[in-house]
Amino acid sequence: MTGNKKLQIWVKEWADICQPDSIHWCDGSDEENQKLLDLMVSSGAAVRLDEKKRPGSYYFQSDPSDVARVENRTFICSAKKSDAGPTNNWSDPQEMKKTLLPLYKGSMNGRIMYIIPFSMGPLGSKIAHIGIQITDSPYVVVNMRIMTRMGKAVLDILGNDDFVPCMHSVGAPLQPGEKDRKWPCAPIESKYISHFPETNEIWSYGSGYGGNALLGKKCFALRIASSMAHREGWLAEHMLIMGITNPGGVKKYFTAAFPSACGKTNLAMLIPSIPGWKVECVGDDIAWMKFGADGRLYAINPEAGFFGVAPGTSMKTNPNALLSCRENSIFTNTGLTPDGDIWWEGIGYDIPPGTITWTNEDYDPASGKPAAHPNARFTAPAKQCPTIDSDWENPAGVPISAILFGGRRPSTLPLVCQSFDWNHGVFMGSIAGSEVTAAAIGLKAGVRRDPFAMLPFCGYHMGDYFAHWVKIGENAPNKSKLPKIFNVNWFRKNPEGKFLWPGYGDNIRALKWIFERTEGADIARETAIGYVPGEGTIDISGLSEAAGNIPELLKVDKNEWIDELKLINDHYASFGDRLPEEMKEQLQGLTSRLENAR
Ligand code: TSX
Ligand code: MN
Repeated sequence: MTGNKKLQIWVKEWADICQPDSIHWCDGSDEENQKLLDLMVSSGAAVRLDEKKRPGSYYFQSDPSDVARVENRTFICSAKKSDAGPTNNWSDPQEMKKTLLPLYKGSMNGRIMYIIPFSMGPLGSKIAHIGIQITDSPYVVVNMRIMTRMGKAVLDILGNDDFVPCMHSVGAPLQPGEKDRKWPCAPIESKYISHFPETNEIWSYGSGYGGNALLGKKCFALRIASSMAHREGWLAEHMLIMGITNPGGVKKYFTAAFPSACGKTNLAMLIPSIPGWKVECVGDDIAWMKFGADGRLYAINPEAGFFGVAPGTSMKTNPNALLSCRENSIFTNTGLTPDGDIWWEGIGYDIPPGTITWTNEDYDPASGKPAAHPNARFTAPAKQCPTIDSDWENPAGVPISAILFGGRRPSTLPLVCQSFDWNHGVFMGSIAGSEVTAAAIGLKAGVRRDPFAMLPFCGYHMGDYFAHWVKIGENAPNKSKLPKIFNVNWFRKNPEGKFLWPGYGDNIRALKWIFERTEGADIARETAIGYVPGEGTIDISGLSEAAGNIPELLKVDKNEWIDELKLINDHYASFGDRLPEEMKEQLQGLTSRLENAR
């Protein structure tokens, strides 16, 4: 247990409300983990995968209503509505608690209340923070054990210090004698993913799924942490962290933010196509960054695992991800093969006959229904990644040389573009987004803005968030040591709709240009939107077809950008008077540079 008074009182309060049958303090041991997994196998909640094919791994099927994050049930509860901003659902904190307390009342009847002490970041790191999650889901416990540093060692480090209290219940109490469901959860209208950034609290109710229930990840490491970082002067970002080593052995670290479905995990685990270059992975989803004593910006990965989208992951698209989940992993909503392995669409080989779908039916190609849910996930320990960086658990973090933004843009944005300075880079982040199809946004196809890829994850007003980024640049201990900021676009198409860039391992060619720019190489051409690669400065050695596309990939089309200006203006209008002056100046600057361009 613990001598921490706040923790003791907090657990007692919630036990009195939720009325579990018993309380279990998680120690994080192998024995505890195995007991929970065995329990779930015998209850029918989990399937143990074949010990030869997938050692130490387990398979779960969720309730069909509980397959993804629920953004319309996600709330930022601040005293003032304006502090949540236009991109968040808001509720008054007291009102939200009044709504939720009756739901939590008796919600753990017939269940065990688990207490999970966890650290986001290496144990004892100055950049790390400790949270305690209460949950009634053993599935959550075994996932949190992979995704965070979890267990008794965390309580020892916590001592009497403060922690982020993370409250979770699946919201499915059991009557005496009632048989549990395979995946207990509450109906969609009573799911609540609530954040109280002013008191650093999380109250999650009704869902057992990933981002709704593994509270260390999106809820703590992004929404609550972004608001802590805003108050305290650091950065909590939706970014991968990668190490890049050139053939001369010089190593640099980059972070990168992309909206969903841009292949962030694939980039984090990239295998370069140019000989002599090496990419290593520090993290694939979240970066916490602070200035170090030397004035550089240092990043840690607060997580200890990958919670990755399975469909589309193959030995072709991302061998390192597949190798990461070769053992000791959890699979949720994939297909299940008759020989006790998993399968998903895009895994790179045909579906074995007799495979069961994520809805527990026999797979039938004629039905048109996939074997794996499109949001099916693997949970895998980061240390199992073949290219995990040797410094991925360095408590001091890794020094960042470049920050990348990007999205899926079939036109307008070049393959790579460097900002003129910090604030221009903040501007690039603030207008990031992906083109989506008509169906996804209701009206016509267009760009869905996802500033800094933080749209669903910023715990406060997005305008204030932009201002925070500006302030980080202003207050930097040494402005010359700030990371350089870039925009990348792997998804530009020709007029016939064909991708101009091969992507994947060939992205190293853009990363190499960025690497050289961070060393001040004179390889850039100045345009109205920033510095783009000068002629012949993208390494095309060994690149066949796409080499001829380079001019089109690097083109900055004045007319496309004049159309883009209108879209940026509309986007910016949504932030009202909280849009920082510096960003208005950036937009004005871009407008006049385009007017003056030929
Ligand atoms: O992850 C991707 N990356 C980053 C890789 C490090 N994807 C997949 C996106 C969905 C998750 C990409 N898709 C990338 C990319 O760079 N590029 C593309 C588009 C693309 C797809 C196929 C081909 C070329 C480009 N070519 C052939 O299929 C032959
Ligand atoms: Mn993410």
